[in-house]
Amino acid sequence: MVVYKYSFVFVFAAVIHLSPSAGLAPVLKLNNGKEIPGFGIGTWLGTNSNELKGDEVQKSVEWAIDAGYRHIDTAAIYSTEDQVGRAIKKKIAEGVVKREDLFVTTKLWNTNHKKEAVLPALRKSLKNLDLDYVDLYLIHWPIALHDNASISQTDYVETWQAMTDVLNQGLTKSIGVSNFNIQQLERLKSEGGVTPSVLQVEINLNLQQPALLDYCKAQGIVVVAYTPFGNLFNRQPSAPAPRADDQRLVAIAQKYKKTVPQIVLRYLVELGVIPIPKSLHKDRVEENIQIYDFSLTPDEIQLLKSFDNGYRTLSPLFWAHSPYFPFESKN
Ligand code: 1BO
Repeated sequence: MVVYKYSFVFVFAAVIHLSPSAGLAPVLKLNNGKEIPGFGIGTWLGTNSNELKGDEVQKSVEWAIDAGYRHIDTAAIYSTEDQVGRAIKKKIAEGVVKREDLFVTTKLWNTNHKKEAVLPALRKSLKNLDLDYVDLYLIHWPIALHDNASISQTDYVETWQAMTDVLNQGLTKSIGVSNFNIQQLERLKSEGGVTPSVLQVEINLNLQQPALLDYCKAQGIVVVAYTPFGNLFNRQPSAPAPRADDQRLVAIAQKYKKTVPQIVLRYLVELGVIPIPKSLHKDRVEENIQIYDFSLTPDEIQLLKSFDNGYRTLSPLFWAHSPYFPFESKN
C-alpha cells in the first residue's frame, strides 16, 4: 500500500521537501483513492496530562507544519481542535501551506453515537477547527456513552451508517474508526456497507498487533499508530522493557546517528503504519520526522519485533461492561 518504494524514498523525500507546500513523509493510498501522509503530529496530551495550558498545542502544530508534517491528528475529546485550527490558519496565512496540502483528522466522541448526533458533532468539530471539511473523521471508540458517562447500548453499526451520511455530504473526505478489533471491523464491512479507510489504534514496541495489521493489510485499511513510544519513557513504571536507555536500542541509534525514539518511529514506518507522535518541544517535533534517510537491517527489525508482548498502555477497563468493549478485559 506504500505508494513510493523505500529504495527511492530518500531521494523522493528530499525532492518533495524542496517545494514549501509538500511534506517530508511519503504518502499512502487509502481504499477510496485518496492519499494520507505517512507521518503525523498527535495532539492528545494523554491520560496523565494536566489541563491544557495556553497555546502549547497550537505551537507544536505550527512547528510540525514548518518541519514538513502534513498530517495533523485531533479529536473532539482532546479539547485541542481550536488550537489545531489556529495553527492551520496561521500557516496558511503565512503562505507555508494551502488547506489542500494538509490532512486533518478529528474524531466523534462516545456520547454522540446515536445516528442523529453524528452530523451536529462533526459540525461542532468543524467550527472548533474553523474548517469547511476534515480529511478524515473517525469513530473514536466502538463504545457508546450517555451524556452522564454511563454506558449506552447504541450499536456502532448505527453510528457507522451516520458516518457514511456525513461522508456523502462532503464534510469529511474519508471515514474510519479507532480502537476497533477485527470482529468489529468485520461487522462494519458486512452490516455497515462501507469498509473503513483507516483504523487508528495503539501500536508501539510492546503492542505491535501483528494479527490486526495483517487483517487491515488484507482489507486495504490503513493503520495509524497512536502512543508510538509506548513505555519508552517510563510512562507506566511497571511496564515491560524496553526503555529509551536500553543498550540494544542505543547501539542501533548510534550506528545511524539517530535517537532511540527515531529508531522506534522508523521501525513503525517499516511495519507499514503511520505514527502520530505528540510533543510540546520544538526540537523533538522536528527530530521525530527525520527518519527518511536510513532503513533498518533484518537483524535490527528482528530485535525490535521481539519486544512485542501485547502490553497496552491504554485499556479503559472502566468501560469493560460495554457490550462493545474492544480489548481483552484484563491487561
Ligand atoms: C481517549 C483518547 C484515546 C486516544 O485517542
